[in-house]
Amino acid sequence: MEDSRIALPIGTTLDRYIKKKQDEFQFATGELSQLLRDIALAGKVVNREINKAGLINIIGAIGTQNVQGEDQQKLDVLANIRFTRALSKGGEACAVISEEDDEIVDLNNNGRYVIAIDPLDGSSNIDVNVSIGTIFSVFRRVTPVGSPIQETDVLQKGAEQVAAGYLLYGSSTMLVYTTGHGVNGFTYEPSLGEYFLSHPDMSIPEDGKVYSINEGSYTSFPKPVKEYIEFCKQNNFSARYIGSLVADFHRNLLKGGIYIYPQTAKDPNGKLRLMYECNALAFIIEQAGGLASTGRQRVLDIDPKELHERVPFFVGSKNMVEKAISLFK
Ligand code: AHM
Ligand code: MG
Repeated sequence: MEDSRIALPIGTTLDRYIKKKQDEFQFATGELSQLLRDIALAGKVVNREINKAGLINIIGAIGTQNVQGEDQQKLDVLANIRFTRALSKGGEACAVISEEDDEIVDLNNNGRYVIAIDPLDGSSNIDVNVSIGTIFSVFRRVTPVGSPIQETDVLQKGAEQVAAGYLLYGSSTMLVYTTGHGVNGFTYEPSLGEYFLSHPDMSIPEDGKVYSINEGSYTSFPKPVKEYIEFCKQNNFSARYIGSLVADFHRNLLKGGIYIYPQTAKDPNGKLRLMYECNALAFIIEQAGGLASTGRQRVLDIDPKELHERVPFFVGSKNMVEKAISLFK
């Protein structure tokens, strides 16, 4: 899947990797490369904050300010500030939409790119020391550079993404991303402050034996989803559900499996947000040889109507997602 022109060795630093890949494209301006570097850098800062999450309450208990004199913030709010600040300093992004902001955040009318981001996903796991993640999508704006940002710049189909990725803050921290030429994973080495290529040209097994779904909501699942779960049980598949989308997705990407967040009584369109949760992972999974669907439609083909739109989400190994889709017919 990876562009065959340059295969870089394991251990290549992220900076070097981005630079080499940029050199492959004759007319590349370097702006997308800089954007990826900005996101990677903000990821390091967020990683540092997350690693001392357990201490934040202790420090917070003796005062509402941290050592830098800033007010204590919840980690998801803090992550939003870190990423937005990094993108605004870089100047390549004209706007950001985020799970943490109701409206589009205008950054720089001269920027070419729109970013959709979930700065810290897996909110229920933040306070309990379980893996969480950041998810991002990058689009090229459609209106002329220099003009004010419009909703049409933001509400683009997932198929228009020029890059997408996630950071996983787990037993080690990883950045996994694609620019549409395969998927590559980089592991962060905190003592050196560098990301190194650890998972080149990632591909998901066509089949898997793991299904990830919150079965607590089983009674309100649509019939095809109940049937699919039955199918998994009949075949002795394993149930694995962390409740952090990035962590569940990452495990299934490496080992094979399917993640499902379907329609439920509580969330009639599913819980996950198209623009900054599903699109990015759909782009990555397709680049890795898997599939992403709502059960009835390819995720990357959905024409978004709202910034915070929700969709049912089936993502993972090709044969598993195809089987689930077949039950909707
Ligand atoms: P969040 O954006 O509020 O963190 O919600 C998204 C998360 C996903 O990471 C996870 O897969 C899912 O919600 C878990 O939801 P539930 O607790 O309903 O199973
Ligand atoms: Mg989220």
